[in-house]
Amino acid sequence: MFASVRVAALVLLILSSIAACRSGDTAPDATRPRVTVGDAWVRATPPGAAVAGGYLTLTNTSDQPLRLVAVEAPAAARVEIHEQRTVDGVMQMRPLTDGVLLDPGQPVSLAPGGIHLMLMAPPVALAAGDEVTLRLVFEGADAVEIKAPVRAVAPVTGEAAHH
Ligand SMILES: [Cu+2]
Repeated sequence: MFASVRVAALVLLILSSIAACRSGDTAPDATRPRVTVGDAWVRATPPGAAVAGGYLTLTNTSDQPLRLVAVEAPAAARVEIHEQRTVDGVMQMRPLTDGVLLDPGQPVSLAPGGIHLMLMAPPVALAAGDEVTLRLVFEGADAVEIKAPVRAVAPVTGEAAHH
């Protein structure tokens, strides 16, 4: 009798977990995207500009830490992940060779004045209204391809001086 009660309880547990997988937002699901990307944009460049800044917000929707490790864009010779900081009053820009750590549930903004994408040597000037395809490569999640609009936004003071 105890055995059959246990079996019944187990069946109930399985059934309810199946239901949770189908309807729940928090249930693990291998097919669900593990990273959401928002607010993506790329700064418009004058003709011949050596670089263009790219910005977006990444949210790790999985329950494991992930890492943005690389970005690819047909609109640039290559893309680097940079961090801009002010050290002793001097603005500095350095590549983040380890990428960007994304803790579960914590949105990380790549924004002017902080961590950003640097589209190096765009072969064609990026004009406001264009769209740039960015392929985001993660450690721990599948790559995500997005289209980022190009916007004409004045740089943060000093930002352009370092390129
Ligand atoms: Cu930069």
